[in-house]
Amino acid sequence: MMPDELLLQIQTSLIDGDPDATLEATRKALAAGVEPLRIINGVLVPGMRIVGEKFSCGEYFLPNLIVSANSMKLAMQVLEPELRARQQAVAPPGTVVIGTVRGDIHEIGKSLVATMLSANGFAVHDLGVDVPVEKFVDTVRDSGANLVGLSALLTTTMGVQKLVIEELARAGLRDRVKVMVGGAPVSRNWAAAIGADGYAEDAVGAIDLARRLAG
Ligand code: B1M
Repeated sequence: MMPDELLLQIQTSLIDGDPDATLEATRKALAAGVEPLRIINGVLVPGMRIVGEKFSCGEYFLPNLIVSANSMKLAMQVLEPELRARQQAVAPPGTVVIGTVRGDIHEIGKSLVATMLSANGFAVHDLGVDVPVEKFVDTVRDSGANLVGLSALLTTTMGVQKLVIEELARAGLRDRVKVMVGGAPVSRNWAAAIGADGYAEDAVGAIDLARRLAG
């Protein structure tokens, strides 16, 4: 198969949600001499954008998003070593520390946002769920991240998002990071009230927001 056909196959399988086919076509494209950066910037990233648009307009649903994100992740697993070997590391658009806040063990939405951020090139430190306030602060300090993502699914844990922002300020780190918040009970008004830099309703919105905040 010709390289252009393989690239088309990579993008089609990513959009259609067939991770094994994406992986196979990516391997074949590399073997055929296609540059890893061409695969990432030429078909994978635009493919994820198309998936996001299909989700936004109601043509795709959550499972589609998850499977396509998995396709991208699988492809990246074989592309990243090749990039490193060619010293063509892609400068990430930003470094994000993300987690579900203390007292809250809902992980699906947070992980989806983390996966999508990673699939869109961000360096991601996923701290998991029930993350102590200090853990966010320490990881921001140690990683030099420029973005923090705080997920909360319970009305009782939304307040912890505010605590993290206050503790970041107390630690002298608030000017260094943009804070984005999300989760089912969270709203734009809440984000503004607690001094967050942005709110996203879903994973696709979170990518747009992160890109904006990372400048
Ligand atoms: Co829980 N739960 N739950 N639960 N649970 C909700 C959230 C609830 C709305 C259900 C209900 O009553 N209708 C309710 C909260 C009510 C409230 O406070 N407003 C609730 C409750 C009450 C509880 C318990 C207290 C129940 C109990 O024990 N009595 C308990 C709390 C445990 C705890 O956290 N301490 C509890 C437990 C659980 C399970 C463990 C059983 C399970 C979680 C399993 C897991 O994650 N591994 C669970 C589940 C599955 C749900 C529902 C049904 C589904 C959540 C989910 O995964 N949605 C949920 C009902 C609902 O939300 N309709 C519910 C799919 C996911 C993709 O969406 O997480 O919203 P979501 O994420 C979205 C956006 O919100 C956004 O993007 C994501 C992708 O589009 N987003 C961000 C999320 N984080 C973001 C961060 C961003 C940006 C966007 O930037 C950083």
